[in-house]
Amino acid sequence: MPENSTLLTEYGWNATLSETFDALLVNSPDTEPGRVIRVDRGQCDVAVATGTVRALSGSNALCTGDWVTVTKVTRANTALATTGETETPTVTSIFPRSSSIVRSAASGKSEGQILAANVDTVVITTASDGDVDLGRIERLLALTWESGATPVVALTKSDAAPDISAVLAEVCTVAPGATVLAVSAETSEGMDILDAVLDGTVAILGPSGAGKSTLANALLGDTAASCVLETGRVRAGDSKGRHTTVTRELIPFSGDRTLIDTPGLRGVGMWNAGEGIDKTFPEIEELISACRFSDCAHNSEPGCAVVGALERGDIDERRLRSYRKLQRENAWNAARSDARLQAERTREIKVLSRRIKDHYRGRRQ
Ligand SMILES: Nc1nc2c(ncn2[C@@H]2O[C@H](COP(=O)(O)OP(=O)(O)O)[C@@H](O)[C@H]2O)c(=O)[nH]1
Ligand SMILES: [Mg+2]
Ligand SMILES: [Zn+2]
Repeated sequence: MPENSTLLTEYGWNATLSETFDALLVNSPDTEPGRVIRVDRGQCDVAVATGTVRALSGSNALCTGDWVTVTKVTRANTALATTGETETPTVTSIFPRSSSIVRSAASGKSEGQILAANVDTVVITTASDGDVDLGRIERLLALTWESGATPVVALTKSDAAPDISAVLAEVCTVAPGATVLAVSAETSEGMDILDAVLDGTVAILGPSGAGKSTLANALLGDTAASCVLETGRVRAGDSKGRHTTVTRELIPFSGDRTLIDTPGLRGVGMWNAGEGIDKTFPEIEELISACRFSDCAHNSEPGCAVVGALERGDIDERRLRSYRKLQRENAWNAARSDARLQAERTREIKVLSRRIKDHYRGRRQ
């Protein structure tokens, strides 16, 4: 454990992480642990024991929330006329992630996109003053359960909801096992309860305009300079108009916790989220295990517990549709990635065999 670890403790440094660092057997005084606060192209801000450093990401695919080692790498200084060397902080390794929030990459890559790492609690936000999209809540629940973090569903702007108890009741039916709360950053309703259930590293997810940044600012309270995060509030006479969050940044707040506000997520595709989907729809999962055939497709097979329950009205048809949709998407993305990986491999083999052929041809000449 580094001597001056106060700052790192604010970012969540603990005995377990200290052991991980020791296990890495870093024998260099120039290497220290830190936590990634934000990531830009090829560079990142890392909190270390003595402050924040700007570091090169090295060859690592980093994301906000990662615990890493940073080493000062000496480079020849070619940019300046004077000869010399500069020491550039560089990320040299990533600690194993305790959780990672992954969605399917928007552009056709054969990998999922990691939104944040080492997250303990995910706040799934939905504005309660308009139409509530239950399918999107289920989608974010699946993503969160799969990540290993604990979901909390926050129905924001409760002060502006026409009938908040109806919204609460409806959302509770789609979030079994998760805490569902009505909150208002405006009147502070429910904010103390939300604050009490948040643990460790907290990520706030939800669509643009859900009130994520406003909620984050309310949670950060006095611990940060007033209004660290830009919100969408349109101030009178403010010609700049609306502000929207564009980066994911880790900010410490009371109780050695950290908070990640996120830009509104447009699409959240399922990525390797089979278990997360099962956990989101436990009532359907339970029925499936009772079907007569283990490969039951739940269409018209005899002894299908799902169809039976649907006919009796024991399960909600919308829930079943939503479950099927996420399952299909998850399977489709898995197949797509398999095909893509296969294509990447075939391409590599072709390049290699051409090189071998050229090599032999060269020898014959
Ligand atoms: N009435 C009300 N409006 C809110 C509340 N929280 C946020 N808003 C408004 O909702 C809009 C979007 O807020 P913002 O935090 O930027 O949403 P984000 O895009 O999810 O980060 C802004 O106009 C906020 O002023 C709330 O608790 N009550
Ligand atoms: Mg925002
Ligand atoms: Zn069945």
